[in-house]
Amino acid sequence: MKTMQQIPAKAYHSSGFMGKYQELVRREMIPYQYKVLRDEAGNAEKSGVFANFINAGKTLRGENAEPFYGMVFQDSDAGKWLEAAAYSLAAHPDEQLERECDELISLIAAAQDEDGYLDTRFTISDRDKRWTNLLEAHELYCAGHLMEGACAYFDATGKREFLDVMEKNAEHIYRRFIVEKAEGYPGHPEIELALMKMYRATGNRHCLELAEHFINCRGVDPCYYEKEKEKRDWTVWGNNPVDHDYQQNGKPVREQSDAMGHAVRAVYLYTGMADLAAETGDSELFAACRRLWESIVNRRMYITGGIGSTVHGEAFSVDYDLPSDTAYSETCAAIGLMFFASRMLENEINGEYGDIMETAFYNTVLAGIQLDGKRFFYVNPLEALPGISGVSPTHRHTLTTRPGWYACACCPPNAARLISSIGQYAYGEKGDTVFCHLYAAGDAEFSNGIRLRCETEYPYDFTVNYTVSGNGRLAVRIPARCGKYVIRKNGNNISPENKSGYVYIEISDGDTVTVELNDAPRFVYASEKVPALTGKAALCFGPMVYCFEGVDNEGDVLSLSLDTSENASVGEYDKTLLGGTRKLTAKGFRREKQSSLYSSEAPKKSPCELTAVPYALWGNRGENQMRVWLNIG
Ligand code: FUB
Ligand code: ZN
Repeated sequence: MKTMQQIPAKAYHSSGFMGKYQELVRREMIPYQYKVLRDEAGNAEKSGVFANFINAGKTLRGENAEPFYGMVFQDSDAGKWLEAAAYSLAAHPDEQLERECDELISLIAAAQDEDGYLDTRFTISDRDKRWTNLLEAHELYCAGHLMEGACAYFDATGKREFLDVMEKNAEHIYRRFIVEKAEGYPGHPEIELALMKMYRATGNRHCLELAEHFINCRGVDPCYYEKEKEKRDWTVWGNNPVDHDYQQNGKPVREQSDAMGHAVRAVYLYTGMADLAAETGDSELFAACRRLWESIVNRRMYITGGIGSTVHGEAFSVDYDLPSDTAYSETCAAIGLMFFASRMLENEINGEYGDIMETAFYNTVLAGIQLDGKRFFYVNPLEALPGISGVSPTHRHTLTTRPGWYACACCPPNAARLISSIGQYAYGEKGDTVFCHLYAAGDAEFSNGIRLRCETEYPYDFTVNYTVSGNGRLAVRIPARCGKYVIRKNGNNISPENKSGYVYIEISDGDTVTVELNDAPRFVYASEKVPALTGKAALCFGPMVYCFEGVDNEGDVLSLSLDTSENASVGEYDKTLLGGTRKLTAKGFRREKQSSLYSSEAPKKSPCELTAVPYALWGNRGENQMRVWLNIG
């Protein structure tokens, strides 16, 4: 029995901070990404996504076609872009965008084989290789992303074509893995969570059965990929099928406890598991999700909500191994962590899930996007130093400025779809209770008839006003970091009980509810178990982690240290700074420059004022040093 369910993306109309980002997606990111996918974006890395669907269609019609272009999972970018566009259309009807979507959907439909198979990589050529390399070939991953796009587009427009195509594809996969009992499970989990959406959108129980099958059979035969490899004479990247931890298949998922392996794959898998557990009331599966959740958030997550700390395999490392300068912390992984958190909330109302969801969102996800919406970080280090980052062999993956696109372009359209559907993560409902997991300015409508208007300048101010229409209960998450808070109903202070991080308030038509959080700048210290952070502190304000950039600190952050005995202070909201933000200033020290590499003279240091800006906004003012954690004293 679900504790709560997400509201549809279209039930939220944003304003304030969320509105600003949703507008950026609508006005800049979606049109820009459309051009990229059509290979019309000038200098950006070539995509080939549209061309691949056109060429797959031609191949099926027996016409001459160009070869497939790009990564084996290139089709997934179409699914994510369509998903982002669909959410945007739901809130802002736009004939041109809808025409563009319909055109792409027709190309996708024309690229589907008669039997329902859909994947341009193995339709344009290598037909005989279909389904022979689940480990690397991403057929189920691409199908999953296209399914998610189809569900969102159906929800936004009521048009069925895309959903029908993907239901036919789901039936094809069902025949193969359930009816014909083909062995194996997804190399890159994703389809599990997508099938849950397909089940809800179509009511087709085969989708639920298939999701359940892929989750339940994973790791039952840990050697499946080895056996698969024996049977084929080709490979995509030469991936090692023996690394079971990396593939999250060393044990059945119900027996897993440590978040391991490729970080995006892991959190997509856990999202599917948590979704299934909530749908079917499977407490054993939920217990596994909870253990995996704790492994991530208590031992393997950056302060920014970033996960996957090593570039080697884009993967989780071991407990407490959280280096700042070589962090991988892929944007998609933080998005996946938000997905996981949102599905955990469907099993258990616990403020911890919302706390992590907002940490990942306000820090790593937003850091993935340049303020103009046209450049993106894939990797999100917590320290970037021009000359070393992006240059040294150990730091080649940590760039100091955002590129316009990537050969492996999973992150940019993922950020677009997440932001354009942020209402789903911010609000939920169960019976007559409406849940506010994130403080998201705007209007939210619930199927129980309640409507909420939320007015707030969060995350830069911590007063949140709700105006209610309808009757029921309002459940608002109180972040664990806020020791003190005030709640007022119709102007009068009230003291509702805080149950697992949520306060529950009876509401009637016309009520106003105000939540005032006590949020001041604060220093955060890492556990002594994190070797990279010994003796360091970070500066945070509300849900945002701040960072020190050279441009605000005389061009050099390496000689700075923090005086954490003095409170940091917060500047006025400055709408001209980084698209609108508040700076923090802290007391600290700057050590004098040293002329030689080593010296036996202790460095002199003098007191100074340090300036910090939100980590989400770093790298928007050219090449620049950046550090989140500074030494204390
Ligand atoms: O494999 C598909 C996507 O590409 C993954 O989710 C990302 O981590 C990147 O490897
Ligand atoms: Zn990515």
